[in-house]
Amino acid sequence: MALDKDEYILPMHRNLGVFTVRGLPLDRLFMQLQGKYNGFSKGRERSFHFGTNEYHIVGMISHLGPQMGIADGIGLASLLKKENKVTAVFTGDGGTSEGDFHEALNVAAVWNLPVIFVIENNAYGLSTPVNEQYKCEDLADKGIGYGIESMQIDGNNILAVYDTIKTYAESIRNNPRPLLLECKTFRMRGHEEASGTKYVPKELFDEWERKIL
Ligand SMILES: Cc1ncc(C[n+]2csc(CCOP(=O)(O)OP(=O)(O)O)c2C)c(N)n1
Repeated sequence: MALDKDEYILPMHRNLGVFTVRGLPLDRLFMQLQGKYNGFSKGRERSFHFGTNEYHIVGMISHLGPQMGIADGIGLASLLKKENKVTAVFTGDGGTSEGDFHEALNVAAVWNLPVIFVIENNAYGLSTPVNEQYKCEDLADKGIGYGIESMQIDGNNILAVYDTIKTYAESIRNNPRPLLLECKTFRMRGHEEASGTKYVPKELFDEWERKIL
């Protein structure tokens, strides 16, 4: 919502709201979800591995990580064409351990690419807790090593997320550079319905339940 509708966004498996916020017609979206020919990928895909150029959405790639390099490419094209546009790309905390994350952030830093890297840090990469995923205190700290601006915000505070993206997007359009934005959140369900949540201590659920209420 905080970006212009012709700015590219690269969502992941937890960001299906992007499709509705971008105004995709719901009948066509439902046809997509049901794998019908009149969806967006002519029945070849269903839920979130599809994109639509018309709505400036790049579909999720199953292998975690590569979407960040693609965001760099879109950012570079925008820079070369002097379009003054921002690209936003999502990754989960688990995806930050992929080599693609490091490569994409590094090249975005040295080429001043107008890309907002959003880390949706929901405390677990599938069943791997974040303390087994990275050694630094916060994922936002990684921005220091790449020499790019970074910050951590409350990902459950919709206004904080909106304001941060809106403010930075405006600034980046005029002064192209990347931003690493860590949004702290939690998932109250399993990675997917089948895997359950047995690996999550009950206290964590209690803690996050209190934050949500
Ligand atoms: C390169 C790669 N390795 C493993 C997987 C299998 N996989 C799919 S989602 C996922 C967990 C991702 O964790 P995170 O990005 O934190 O998102 P979460 O689903 O936990 O919210 C894994 C390991 C994959 N898709 N790609």
